[in-house]
Amino acid sequence: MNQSFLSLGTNIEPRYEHLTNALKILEQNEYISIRGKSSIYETAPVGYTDQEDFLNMVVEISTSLSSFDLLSYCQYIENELGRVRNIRFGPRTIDLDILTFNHENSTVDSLQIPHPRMHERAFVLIPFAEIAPQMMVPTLEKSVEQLLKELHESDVKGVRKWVQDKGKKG
Ligand code: PH2
Ligand code: MG
Ligand code: MG
Repeated sequence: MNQSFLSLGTNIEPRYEHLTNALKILEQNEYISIRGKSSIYETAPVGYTDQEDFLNMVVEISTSLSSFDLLSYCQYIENELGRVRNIRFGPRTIDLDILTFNHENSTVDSLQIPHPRMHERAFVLIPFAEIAPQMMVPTLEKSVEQLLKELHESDVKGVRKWVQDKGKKG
């Protein structure tokens, strides 16, 4: 069985629904089990900043799929939820990224593991550290907690725990 951590992100309403739908479709795959879920965080956009805030979370899964089959399934979920790719780093209904896969290191163009930008992203490291602080990240050879400590205060500031407004959907 393989262990993998995935990052989920969405910044097009209804954001909460997109997250829960993505988790539902993940669980529908008989070769994937969700083992852990972080809280949901509301995060300021990074990279391309002229867009809405995201909801982000990290989940731990166990899977008998290969990393490439897992990637295909993540892309299938993105397509199911109507993701349209136009602006790089731009708005999206759902983005599912493989952060780690066992302790493997893949540098194939279509699949880079560990995720090449995860160590600089508070919206990944904060939820990741919530569920697996001691996880060693291959190639960086540091734990998630250590990577988080190395981030600047200004990066961390844009990430807050999200509290669902029960009064309205989204
Ligand atoms: N994803 C990006 C680019 N920028 N910013 C936040 N806050 N959250 C994201 O998930 C995100 C982003 C590209 O995948
Ligand atoms: Mg991404
Ligand atoms: Mg992606």
